[in-house]
Amino acid sequence: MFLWLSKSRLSAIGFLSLISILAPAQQKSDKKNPNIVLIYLDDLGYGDVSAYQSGTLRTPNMDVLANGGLRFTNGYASSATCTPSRYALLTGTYPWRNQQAKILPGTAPLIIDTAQMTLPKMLKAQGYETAVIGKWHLGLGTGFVDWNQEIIPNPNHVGFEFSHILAATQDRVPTVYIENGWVVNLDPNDPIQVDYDKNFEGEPTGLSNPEMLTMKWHHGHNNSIVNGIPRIGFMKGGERAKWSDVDMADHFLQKGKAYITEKASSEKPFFLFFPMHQPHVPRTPHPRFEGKSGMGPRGDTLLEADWVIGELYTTLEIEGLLENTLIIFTSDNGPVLNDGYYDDAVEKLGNHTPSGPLRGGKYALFEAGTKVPFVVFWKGEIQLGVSNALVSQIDLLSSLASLVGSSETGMDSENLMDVFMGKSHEGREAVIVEASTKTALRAGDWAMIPPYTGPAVQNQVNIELGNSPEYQLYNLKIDPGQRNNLSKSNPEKLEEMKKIYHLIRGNGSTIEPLELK
Ligand code: NG6
Ligand code: CA
Repeated sequence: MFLWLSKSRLSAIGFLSLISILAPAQQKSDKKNPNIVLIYLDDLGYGDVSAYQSGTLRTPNMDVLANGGLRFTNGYASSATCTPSRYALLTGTYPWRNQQAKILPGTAPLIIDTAQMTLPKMLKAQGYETAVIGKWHLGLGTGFVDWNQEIIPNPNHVGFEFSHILAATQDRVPTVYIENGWVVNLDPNDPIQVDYDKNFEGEPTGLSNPEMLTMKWHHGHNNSIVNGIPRIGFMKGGERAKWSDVDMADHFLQKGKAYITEKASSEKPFFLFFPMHQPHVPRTPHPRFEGKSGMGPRGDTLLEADWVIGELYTTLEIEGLLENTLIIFTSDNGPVLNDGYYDDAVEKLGNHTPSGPLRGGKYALFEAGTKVPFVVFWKGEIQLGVSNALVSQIDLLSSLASLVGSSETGMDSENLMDVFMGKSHEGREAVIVEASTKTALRAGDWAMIPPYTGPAVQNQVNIELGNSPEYQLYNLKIDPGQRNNLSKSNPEKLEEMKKIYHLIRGNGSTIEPLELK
């Protein structure tokens, strides 16, 4: 029962405090408030995890969590892209309620209101220590950021006591780490300037200096060059502070491990949000993972990510925290192969199926855009197995609140803690998913996509988006790949779905579904 007590903590406490720890009231609250580690991958597809039994890539460490925990087959990210999903995850609010919740440039202001309830704030109020280590992509500052000063507000102003992040994405400038609002390792004599509209005079770009590139751009990604990789956005200066892409996984892992080890001896439980950068572009596995998947850099970064997850798991185990730590493992949106660089993701894919049996991928209203691997692990506490219950990442705020004794709720967040623990299989009745401000409905076994203008396929990434002039209605139970549109043959169901859709979207959205017919 007290396995979670680290050796250092045991030795640090005296006999009297040991007695008080053993008192029933304390026992109860200790058990009720486990540490929480939220591992959030970037563009990991439903079929990318081998426990999901559809792709050919092997992910042994992700499988340890999936097979030793509860694996959801109907677990959704709120959006088919990064920023909106993260916004919903941390606030329990649908991203289509906030017009700013779209893919952000590295210079965007923080889109979470500092007065808003968030997952880390809620946990902090319940006595948790809180940290984010990894990819942020929710904006920083209030509009104009001076990267050479303290950047305010930052993640620490929305509930994280410690933050060590990359501002936006690995393919966007500034390519530096930021800790608690300060660029790490910045030389004051070499200040950083960032601009998303125009280049700084004399600075090379992917367009003007192709001879400097070690990775070639396919679409977009032809602005400033950092470590031979052309990025989105222009950056000047900050040479000493620039990250090493191939060392990024080790860098964040080392920070994550250090945090866990440090907090193992704290009396407070901790919440570690660990948003990883893999397998998002540019895919830059450490050389020790190069060529290991046979699928090119995308597969190699997935093996790297899998290894990182194993290392985190082992750290928790060594610290004696495994039995008192709830681990959630999921992805911000579905998979994409060519997302802007020539990196063999398409050419070397082989028989692997990142979307599994689902249609579409990142950016899509079809299932693969938002249905992602979703695993909850808590050794000795959780009901092991597979759950087909409908759950969304948006539900984590209310659910974890109920777990830790808080009455906070996110605007759209449902308390599904029993479902996340495997005690119940009654998930949500319905959820709205989003892709580039367009929305679709998932309810029961059914998916409904309203008519939208726009291309059926996003040609550059070669993904079917779900746009169609017709209503689309699919029975996912018999047609998970969304091939058979039943909107004409089952008008009653379509009407029922439309009603639910309008009921949820109602007037609460700041973005009118303008393209909706
Ligand atoms: C797109 C980028 C893509 C990726 C995405 C954000 C281009 C052409 N494409 O605009 O490469 O960075 O934004 O991905 O620039 S996400 O997972 O963070 O949402
Ligand atoms: Ca993403």
